[in-house]
Amino acid sequence: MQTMKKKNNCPIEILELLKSSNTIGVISHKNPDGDNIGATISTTLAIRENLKKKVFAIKVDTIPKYLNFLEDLNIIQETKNQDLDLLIYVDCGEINRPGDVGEIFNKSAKKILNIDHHKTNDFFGDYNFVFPEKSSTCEILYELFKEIDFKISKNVADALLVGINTDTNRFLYESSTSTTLRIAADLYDLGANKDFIYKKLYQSNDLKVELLKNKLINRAKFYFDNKVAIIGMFKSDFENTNLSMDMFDDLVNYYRDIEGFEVSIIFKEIEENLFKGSVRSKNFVDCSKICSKLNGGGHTRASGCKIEGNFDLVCKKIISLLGKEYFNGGV
Ligand SMILES: [Mn+2]
Repeated sequence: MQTMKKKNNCPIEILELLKSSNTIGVISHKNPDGDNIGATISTTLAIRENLKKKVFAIKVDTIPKYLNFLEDLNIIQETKNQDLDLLIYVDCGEINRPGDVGEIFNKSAKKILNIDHHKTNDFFGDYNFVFPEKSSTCEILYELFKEIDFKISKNVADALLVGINTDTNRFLYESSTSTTLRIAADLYDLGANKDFIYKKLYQSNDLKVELLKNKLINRAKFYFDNKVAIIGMFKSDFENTNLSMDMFDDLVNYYRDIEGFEVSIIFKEIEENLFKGSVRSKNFVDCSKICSKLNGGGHTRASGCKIEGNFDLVCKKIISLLGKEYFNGGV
């Protein structure tokens, strides 16, 4: 077995790497969220603004509608295969997270820099800057930019704040520390437009989405004496609507936030007999441990997985794992 060197590079080494690279790509995972989009935008802008380099933000997937308000979103573009000196992965626990597009670029890039906070990260870069205890990749980026004396513009501050705020669920998760809050305070001082951002993220809900959410919530299945809830989302729920499944990502928190529940899960039907799961926990279940056994991974309190089979079988698979690991085998 190949032994991985789980060692981070220091900020100065990363600065030297950036300086010695002329063409740079920034890439992140599919199924984008606030943190990876914030990280992609802030990394791209910060390097452009501070080092005047050619930097491409590489689009690998459709960006969810709730992030459309970000004024720098259009810098993330479908990019033709470039001869990159450096490819920077942000917010990717594994090298394959950007999918096919990522594969094209990482084959041709001369070097890879891996900046991330996933527990499952295996230090796949030639250079690594990985801190699993950090709330978000955007928090790590803020500290990196500070260390290497990058100026943080208002636009970079906006993107970083979106990432930190969404990945901590508004500073609620255990991963949100006093440092996280100090960084958010610095971002406010740097001009981040917090009121605009928070209204766009949390007070711009779509009525049609909310009504369908209610239907899905009512359909949930419960296990282990109402400690675990599973919601299924099927292609048929979206027929004749202009809604998409990514508009329902926060629904996974619903049952976790109810007294007595430890785990809540959403399974999205991506194709026949293939479901993508989001798993959340509150106190003691390590979601990344469960999901790493189901073609996925992530964080202690929030992870993702992919399971084959019909909905009943998919539920059975995860419930039997949860039962074995945490709920004394019973259902
Ligand atoms: Mn993240």
